[in-house]
Amino acid sequence: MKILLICPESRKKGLGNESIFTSMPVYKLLLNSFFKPNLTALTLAVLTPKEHVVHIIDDTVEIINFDEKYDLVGITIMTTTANRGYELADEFRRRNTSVVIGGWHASVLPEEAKQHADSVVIGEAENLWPELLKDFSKAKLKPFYKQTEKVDLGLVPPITNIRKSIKYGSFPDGIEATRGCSIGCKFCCTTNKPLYQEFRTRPINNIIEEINYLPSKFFVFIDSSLMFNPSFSKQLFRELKNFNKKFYMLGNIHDFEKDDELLKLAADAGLMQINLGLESPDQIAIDSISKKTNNVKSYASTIKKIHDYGIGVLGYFMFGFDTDTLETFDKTLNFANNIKLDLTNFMVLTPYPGTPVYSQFEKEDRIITKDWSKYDLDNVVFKPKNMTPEILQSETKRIAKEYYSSVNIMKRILRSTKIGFYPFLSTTALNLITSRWARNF
Ligand code: B12
Ligand code: SF4
Repeated sequence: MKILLICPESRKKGLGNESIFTSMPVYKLLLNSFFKPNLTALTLAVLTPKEHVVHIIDDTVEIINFDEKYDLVGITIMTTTANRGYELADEFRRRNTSVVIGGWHASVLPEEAKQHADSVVIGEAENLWPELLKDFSKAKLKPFYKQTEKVDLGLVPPITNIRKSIKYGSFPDGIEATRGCSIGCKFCCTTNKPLYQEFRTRPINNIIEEINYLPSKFFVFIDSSLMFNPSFSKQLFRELKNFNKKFYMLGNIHDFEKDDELLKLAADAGLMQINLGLESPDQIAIDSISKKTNNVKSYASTIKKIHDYGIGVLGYFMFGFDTDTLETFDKTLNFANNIKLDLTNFMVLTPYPGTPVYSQFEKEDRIITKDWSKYDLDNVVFKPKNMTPEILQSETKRIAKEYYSSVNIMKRILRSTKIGFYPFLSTTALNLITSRWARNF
C-alpha cells in the first residue's frame, strides 16, 4: 500500500500554493538541514510494516498534491490543528481515498473526528496502527481503534535511516525518551487518563541508537519533562556525553533545585537550554492549578544555578488563571526580567478538551468558542474570572511586545554571552524568532 501521513498546520487554509519565499532553494536547504517532520509522523512511519510505502507531508512547509493516488491517508491532530486536519481529510475522502485520524484531539473527541474519517485511532498507536493496516488491507477497517492496555515503550522502534531519507519538515529533530506525566496540572492534556498520563521510559539502548542516526548536531528531547525519573535521566546523560550533540529539553524546575549531579551530567551531555513551565509569579495561582512541582520562591536561585552550569533557561508563563487580576500582567513581566530568564513565552490559559480546566469552564458556561483553530495558547477562548476576555487578550499582547522590545532583547543576548557559546547562540536565535511572533501577535 502507498500511505500518506500528514501533520496539518493550524494557520493554513485552503488547498494552498507554494509562496515565492517557501519555493526558494535557500529556504529549502535551511529546512533540509535543521528541520524534519514531527516525531508523531516519523513514529507512525517506523511502525508501518516494511511492505508498505510511506510518504510524510508537513503541511507547514509543503504543498499537498491531492491528485497523487494513495491507498490510505493518516492525519495527526492536536486541538488547534483539528479544523485544518478535517479540511484535508474531507478533500481526500471527496477523492475516494480512505482517511484515518489520530492524535491528542481525536483521542478526546473521537466522534467529532469520525465525521471526517473512515477510522479514528484513540490513544497511542504502537499496537493499533499495525492492526489497523492489516484490517484495511483485508477491507475490514473498523470505525474506531482504542488503546486499552498500557503501551510498552520498548515497542517504539528506534527511528534510524528514515530521518535522513525524509525531506524537510518544520520541527528540529525530536527524540522521545519518556512518555506521560503524573503531576496532573489542571490545564494539561496529559491529565487525560488513562491515555497519556502514565509516565514510562524507553529502553536507553533504543534512545542511544536513535541519537546515533541523527543527521544534525542539534536535537530536542520532546518529553513532557525529562526529570520525572532522575536516575534514568542521569544514566541517559552519561551515555550521551561522548556524542558531541547539543540539545533542548523540557523539565520541572524543582528537579534542579538540589540535584547538582543531575545538572552537571546534563551540561556535560550537551544540554544548551532547558524549557521550564513556570506558569506564574504567584504561588496561589500555581497551587490553584495543582502544579505540585513549583515553588515560586526558589525560581530565581535555581535559574542562577542552572546558568552557572552553562545552560540557558526558557520560562513559560500563562495568563488567565482564576486568581489572576489586572496587576498580574506587569508583575509577571517584571518577574520574568528579574529572575534573568534568557527567553520567555507568554501564553493564554487554554481549556483543552479532556482537561479538568475544560470541564470546569464548560460547567460554569465560560467557554466562548469551540473554533478549535483558536485553541493555540495565543487566543482567549474563555471568560476569565477577574477581567474581560478582551483585557486578557490585549494585556497578554502588551506584555509580550514589551518583553520583546529591541532593548530588552539586546540585554538578554548580552547577558547570555556569560553563560556559554551555545546558550548565547540559542538565546540570540530564539529571541529574534519570538520577537517576530510578538510583533504580529
Ligand atoms: C513536539 C511537540 C510540538 C512540536 C511538533 C508538533 C508535533 N505534533 O510533534 C511543535 C513545536 C511544532 C508543537 C507546537 C504546538 N504544540 Co505541541 N507538543 C509537542 C510534544 C512536546 C511532543 C509531541 C510528540 O512528538 N510526541 C511523540 C509522538 C510519538 O507521540 P504523539 O504525538 O502523542 O503520537 C502518538 C499517539 O498520539 C498516536 N497518534 C498521533 N497522531 C496520530 C495519527 C494517526 C493517523 C494515528 C494512527 C495515530 C496517531 O500515535 C503516536 C504513537 O503512539 C507534545 C507533548 C508530549 N510530550 O507529547 C506537545 C503537544 C502535542 N502540543 C501541544 C500544543 C498545545 C501545541 C501548540 C498549540 C503550542 C503553541 N502555541 O506553540 C502548538 C501548535 C502547533 C500548530 N500551530 O500547528 C499540546 C496539544 C494539546 C491538544 N489537545 O491539542 C501537547 C499535548 C502539549 C501539552 N501537554 O499540552 N508541539
Ligand atoms: S508537569 Fe508539565 S506535563 Fe506534567 S501535568 Fe504539569 S504541565 Fe503537564
